[in-house]
Amino acid sequence: MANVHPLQQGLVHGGRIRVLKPSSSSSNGPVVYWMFRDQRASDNWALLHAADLAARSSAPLAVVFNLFHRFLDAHARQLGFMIRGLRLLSLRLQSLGIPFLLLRGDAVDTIPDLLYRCGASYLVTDFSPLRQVRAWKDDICSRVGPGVAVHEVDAHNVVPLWVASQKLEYGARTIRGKIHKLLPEYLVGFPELPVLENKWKAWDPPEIDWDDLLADVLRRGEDVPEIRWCEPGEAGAMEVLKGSKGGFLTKRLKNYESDRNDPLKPKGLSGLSPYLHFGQISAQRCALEAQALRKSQSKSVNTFLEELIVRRELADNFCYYQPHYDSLQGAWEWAQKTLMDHAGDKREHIYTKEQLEKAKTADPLWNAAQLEMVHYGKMHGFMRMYWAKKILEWTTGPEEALSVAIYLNDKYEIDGRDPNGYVGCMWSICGIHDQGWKERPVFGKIRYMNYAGCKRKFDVDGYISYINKLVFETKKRKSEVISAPIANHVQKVMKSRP
Ligand code: FAD
Ligand code: FO1
Repeated sequence: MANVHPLQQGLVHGGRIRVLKPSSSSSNGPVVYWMFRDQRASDNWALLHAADLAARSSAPLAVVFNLFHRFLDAHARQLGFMIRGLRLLSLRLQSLGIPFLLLRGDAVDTIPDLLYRCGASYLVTDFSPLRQVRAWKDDICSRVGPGVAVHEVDAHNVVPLWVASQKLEYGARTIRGKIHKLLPEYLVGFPELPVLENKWKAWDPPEIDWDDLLADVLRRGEDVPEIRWCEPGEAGAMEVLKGSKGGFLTKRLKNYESDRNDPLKPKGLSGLSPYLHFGQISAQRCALEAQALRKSQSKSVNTFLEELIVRRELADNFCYYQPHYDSLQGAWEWAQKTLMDHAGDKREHIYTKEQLEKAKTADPLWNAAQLEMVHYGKMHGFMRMYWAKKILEWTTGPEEALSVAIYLNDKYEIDGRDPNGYVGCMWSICGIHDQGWKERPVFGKIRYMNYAGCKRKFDVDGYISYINKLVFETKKRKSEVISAPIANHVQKVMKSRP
């Protein structure tokens, strides 16, 4: 494991920073922040650390984002949301005097090349537990010159992943105490960004043609179109968190405890997952703002913080310490055994990936959940569990179930391709972070969910007709132009079609 940064007296807690590669010399070449998972200017520990390094060595600072060619097979839905957010971010950074550079291609080539060209002294990057990202960082460290130090900052978790735990945790009950003990040290307010005297002079940051970029990614990923109910960017995220019109903490928190498991009340949930996934809001900011309401709404606040901090950070723990985080091999031995013992059990229905994708099953509740994801882009949290468990029941075995669930989740969910998604599928299908239950066909000892259980919990028919209406409305609106920027890019997309 890389060293934890010893600099306790900096702007950012030393425990948040790891030195992935030290430098062999000291210079005041530019500090480059390779922004990845934490795509925001506010409340961003990685940006704060990069700015702190720059301020202390009187060096310039630049933020760089590398746009991969369809990262993990992302579609227009996810790429459009991300790029619209980045466009707003670039303006915010500009107003702070920090250039924003957009690179396209393979980060293992583009990032070392940029560092070389500008004579950088530091590369600062944020943290993701996903294997591809980690492999890229290893590669980049071996390619950059000896004079460049590489620092990684956990700007996503409230308690830095490597501080919370140094091993694969068994479940929420084993990590909760560790996280809670560290919250007084890490759940603290954010400092101001330091003012930088030395501006970036290496070259003029090239203009980014955002409309062109959008048109390009939207065309290439068009089979999963963008959603329109979720305003991308930091301001949009803060509005959802605590805006005056229907903000979660301002208007909806009081019902979180009672409504969050009712799929007919999607507003019962915070709606923050798209912003958290793309790092357009900091979980720490959400936690600080929620904590301030603890006196008046303690139950809802505690439940929200359990999801936002403990469950979310447990998901990062799993993906970081379990190399097989998205395959049956990543399940505990008891779960692998019970699933394999029952892999050959007779299933009432077997559906192909295509039938599932098109919501062509005999279960109208499952079909509704699938359609909610395909058309709305965010399936209700409660339905996600039922949805994934039914895939286990209806495919030829647990490996296929897992791969179909992850494929669909990542293709359609606006918050897909996230540790929470891999862990959600692994929880539902492979019992990770759960216990063994009474043995039954197909599921073995994996927790079971069925239609009758859902009927007891919420108005199943009401949910199905609510989704039918939602799908109808979404299809109807598909061709409507609802805002000027969207009008522009739709026109561009149309023009560029053969
Ligand atoms: P809220 O209840 O308001 O939660 C606030 C935040 O807490 C969420 O945004 C999320 O960051 C965190 N959180 C909530 N529930 C969980 C959980 N069970 N595990 C970890 N963190 C949690 N979440 C994703 O972000 N991306 C996914 O792709 C994803 N796929 C899932 C697939 C399956 C099969 C399952 C069972 C769960 C999945 N989840 C996923 C977890 C959870 O369902 C969503 O985070 C939640 O529904 C998002 O809506 P919200 O932000 O309005 O939720
Ligand atoms: N991050 C990037 O640095 N470059 C990308 O091109 C990129 C695309 C992308 C597409 C969909 C998506 O869900 C996330 C995407 N991210 C991208 C963000 C980030 O890499 C991920 O959120 C983390 O890897 C999750 O840990």
